[in-house]
Amino acid sequence: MADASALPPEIRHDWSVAEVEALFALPFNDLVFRAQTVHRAHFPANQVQLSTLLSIKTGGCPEDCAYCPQAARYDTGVEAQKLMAVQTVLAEAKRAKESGASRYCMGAAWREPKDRDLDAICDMVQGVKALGMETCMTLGMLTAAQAQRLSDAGLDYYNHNIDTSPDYYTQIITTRTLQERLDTLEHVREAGMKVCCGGIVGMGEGASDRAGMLMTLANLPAHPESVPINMLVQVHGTPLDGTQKLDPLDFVRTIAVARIMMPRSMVRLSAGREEMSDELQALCFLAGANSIFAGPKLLTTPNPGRDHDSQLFQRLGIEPMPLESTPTHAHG
Ligand code: SAM
Ligand code: DTB
Ligand code: SF4
Repeated sequence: MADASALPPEIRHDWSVAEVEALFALPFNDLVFRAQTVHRAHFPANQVQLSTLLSIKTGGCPEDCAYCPQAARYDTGVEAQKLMAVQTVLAEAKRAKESGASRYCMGAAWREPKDRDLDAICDMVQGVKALGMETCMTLGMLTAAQAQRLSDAGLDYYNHNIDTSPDYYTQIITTRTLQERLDTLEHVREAGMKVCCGGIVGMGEGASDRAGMLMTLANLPAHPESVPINMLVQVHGTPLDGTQKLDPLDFVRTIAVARIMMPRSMVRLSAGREEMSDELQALCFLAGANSIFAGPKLLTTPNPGRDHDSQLFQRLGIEPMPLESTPTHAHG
């Protein structure tokens, strides 16, 4: 990482809990104004980047993440499938490109990839890149050698979320530790890939957990280039189904604090948009969110259709961010 003294003062990795909680406690208008000011200093004010998601290996996952419809141990109605064929993935990616996506994100319901799966995975990366899109994969934990193989194949981003605060973590996942996740993130960085790392809110956590999650992300040795903030999608059969819903304004606050703490990162208004009003999404963009998943499906759950999103963009005067203006160095 670069010498800290050479970084602009707002790129910080030394946030304290008290400072982050103070941001959350600001009057709403002050918080959103500050976040929008930071946003404008680093990004075009009216551009939002579009990513498209594809589940390349669905369901049957051995982990116990309490929010997840793909965990084999919960009866959610998601049918387990094998890894998709490379040609099928590339045909889907071509369609996404034609609909304006600049990044293609492929997700697998694995604890970790097996080495024998990596040949097909690398072919997918190379094929999607050849279509002219950025590539992102989320495959679970990686060893250093696996991260290097993916990087050598040309993978641009690796998504691996911390999901929640260190304090709340064991309420949500017991089959892998937060430290194991941090180790994977380190392998991704060392292999030279960009990091996509965020979490989920609305899982019954407290305000201090939302602060703790963002503090963990911002105090990583380098800020993730991409920070997905997911609103829990409650899925029948998962332990978190029926959790008390988060006040939508607290969701906006989470986006705003993420924007202030990680000024050069893309903050993605990620899962949960299907249940959000257009007005709530507009507030999220005002608070500094500048990336979304586009297309009618996330991995297994619904997402707003492209027509709805393009109407919303039109009403807000927002343009899809062209590939060439997505940042290359968020972490400074
Ligand atoms: N299995 C891999 C892993 O866990 O790293 C990759 C796929 S996993 C589905 C990717 C992320 O999706 C999770 O870390 C979580 O943040 C998010 N996610 C999964 N189910 C969700 C839900 N019901 N609501 C919101 N976000 C969810
Ligand atoms: C992320 O943070 N959110 C995306 C992506 N990374 C892989 C996944 C959201 C999944 C929502 C539940 C589902 O559709 O299965
Ligand atoms: Fe498996 Fe990932 Fe779902 Fe956890 S979040 S159960 S690791 S697919």
